[in-house]
Amino acid sequence: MLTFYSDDHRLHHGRCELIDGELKPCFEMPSRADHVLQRVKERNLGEVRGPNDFGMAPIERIHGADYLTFLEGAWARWAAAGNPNGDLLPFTWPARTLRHKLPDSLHGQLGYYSFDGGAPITAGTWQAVYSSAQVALSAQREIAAGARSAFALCRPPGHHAAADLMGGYCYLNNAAIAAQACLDQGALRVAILDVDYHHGNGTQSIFYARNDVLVTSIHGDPSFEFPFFLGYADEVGEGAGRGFNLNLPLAAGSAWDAWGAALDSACQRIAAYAPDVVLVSLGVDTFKDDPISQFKLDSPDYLRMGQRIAALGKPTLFVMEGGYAVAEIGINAVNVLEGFQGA
Ligand code: SP5
Ligand code: ZN
Repeated sequence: MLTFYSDDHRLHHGRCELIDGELKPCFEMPSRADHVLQRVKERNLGEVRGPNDFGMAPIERIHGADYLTFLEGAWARWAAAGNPNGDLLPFTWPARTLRHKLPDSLHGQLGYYSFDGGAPITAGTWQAVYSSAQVALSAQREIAAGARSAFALCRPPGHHAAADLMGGYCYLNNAAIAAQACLDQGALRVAILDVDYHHGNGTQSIFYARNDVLVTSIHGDPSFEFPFFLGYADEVGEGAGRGFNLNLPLAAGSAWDAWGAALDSACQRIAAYAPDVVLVSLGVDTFKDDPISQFKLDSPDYLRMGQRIAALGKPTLFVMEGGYAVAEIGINAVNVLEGFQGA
């Protein structure tokens, strides 16, 4: 299986996030991608290639032009205002009782275009997220050209990013951009299987009213886990998309028995949909030692995960999402890919 990867991910390195009332170094850090890349090489998974540049057009198919302009230009505005020391972080949001009107100020716009304080903008964030999306698109092109599988080693991740919202370490929704590119190049149906520990609220919202992308997700029940405000089992899609969104929230402490059963349910729904392509939002923050998560998957379980996905028998695009047990993230992510290949 080919892996696509760009060193540009390193240009995004946020300083801190608010966890349990303390400012802690960002869990979403550059060494995450380094460990995955190292493991891909150690295991001889296949060739590693840099991305092609498909430009802004495929990104604009998913994200609003005003949001993209903001994201690309925010750091320069911050620097021009003479604030070079800190990362750009939002601190107020248009919640209930407040107006949803785009204000002029940089910090007002930062709140307008985000849903949490977990997505810092740094000097290199735009270049990093742009390249991350190109990595996803480059892997997608392999699938469109007939490959059975490809791995997009994306960083920053993407599944929390909505059409005009960043948050949860995500800015551009790499998986959604790649899914749309599949459709634009002739696929009729794409199934997304989101196995990240957190609900992919961005992906769900982007495709919620559509039936050309089936979104399935297995995640920590939002009644106790981030992102709290989306990801419940009663969210089944709307309009033409009704019946094309499947959420499988699980209890804290869930291990392979419960998780694997949920994967079976998701795979059965995907098989019934008969997609042309399966796109896996591959987060490995379901691992037992993940520092911010509460599932209990162990490293061999990721081999099983890959095997079950392979049994769908579809061209499969893996897009890297979360996973914060940095030392094990490579083993666990590549186990999914090896399980898939060996099946
Ligand atoms: C892509 C991805 O995995 N994003 C995850 C963003 C999660 N941000 C919220 C983290 C809240 C962590 N609370 C953990 C408490 C540990 N004591
Ligand atoms: Zn996650």
